[in-house]
Amino acid sequence: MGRVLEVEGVQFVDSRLVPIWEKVLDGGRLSLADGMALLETEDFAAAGKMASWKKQQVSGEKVYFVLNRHINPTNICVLSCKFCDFAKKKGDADAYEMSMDDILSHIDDEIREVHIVGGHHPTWPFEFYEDMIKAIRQKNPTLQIKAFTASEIDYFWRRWKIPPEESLARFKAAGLDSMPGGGAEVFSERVHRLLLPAKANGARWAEIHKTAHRMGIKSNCTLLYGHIETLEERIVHLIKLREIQDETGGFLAFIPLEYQVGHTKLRPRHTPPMDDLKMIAASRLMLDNIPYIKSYWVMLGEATASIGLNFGANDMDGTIGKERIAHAALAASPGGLARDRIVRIIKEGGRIPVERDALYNEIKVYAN
Ligand code: V47
Repeated sequence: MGRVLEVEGVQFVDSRLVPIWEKVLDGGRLSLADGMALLETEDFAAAGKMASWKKQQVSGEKVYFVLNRHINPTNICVLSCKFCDFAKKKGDADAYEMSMDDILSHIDDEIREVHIVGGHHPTWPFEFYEDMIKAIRQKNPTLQIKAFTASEIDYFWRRWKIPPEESLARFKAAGLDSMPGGGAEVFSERVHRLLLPAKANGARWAEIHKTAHRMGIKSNCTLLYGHIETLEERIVHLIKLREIQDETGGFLAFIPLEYQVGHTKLRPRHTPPMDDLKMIAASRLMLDNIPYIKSYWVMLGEATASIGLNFGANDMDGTIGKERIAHAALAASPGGLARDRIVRIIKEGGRIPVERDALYNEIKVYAN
């Protein structure tokens, strides 16, 4: 770091970022080294400016959110991923299983999207999941249903020998609209071996999302960061997602998920906000082909999530209702947010709130 350089409206104290900016302005693709520089730099203001510029090209001042509800039907899970506080074993004091009536009680006419992700239950038959989608669809025919991570789809194969093509086709026929991005964690084989050896690996996660995309099912993608992964493993993960998107165009949004330290304590402290913001900026700049980057208030907290809107994010996720995965890991954010509060957070970030549906059709622009 030395003197300040100004190039095309951005001031740089870290001159390593200047060639990255030139590439971004030219519409060029960032490399692994560029991504590393964005995560390593202390010039986070310049990283934010560049990412904001890029976001501006995609969606102007608009920041999207959805009236949604998260439903986690059970926390009983055959897996024991080392970062997860949510998963419990049958018989544990805090293990739970929702009945179909419980699940349906979360569906009303207020919401536009339901997000369903749960534990990999040892005995629930596939038909229970299929019936869940059908019953939700019947209760609210226009609600968009975003359900089941690639890891769950893989588990239906392992447990019930239903291949992804079949489970996805059956879910689609029952009313599924799109898939959430969870379960990707970090594609690195090293991290996979150490933290989640029994879960679908990166290649399988990618294969299932590509299958969904081919079947016309859009999906999201994620990265779980801030535990034992290296900065290089984060960027390699983003490049892999970019390659999948080049092939299929099926990803709507990317969500950088900040590891919640909770009781698993893979690290003593959670990621500092400055590093969260650089992660959002690097995601926006590396993922030049994914339109929406979420500033996920549940894991970042409302204040950092709001600042994330100046670091390239253009989506706040939604109102959520009662989130359980991050909150099992002691996330400090509230369980859900009211629509007015999300609108206010977006306005505080200096942007225009836009209510959307699960597929990013605009419902309402909150112009002033
Ligand atoms: O895959 C588990 C993560 C994910 C922890 O697609 C943890 O719109 C942080 O994928 N700290 C599920 N994360 C959540 C998810 C998601 C959330 C919001 C929106 C969307 C979307 C997807 O939660 C899991 C795992 O990576 N997780 N434990 C933890 N301690």
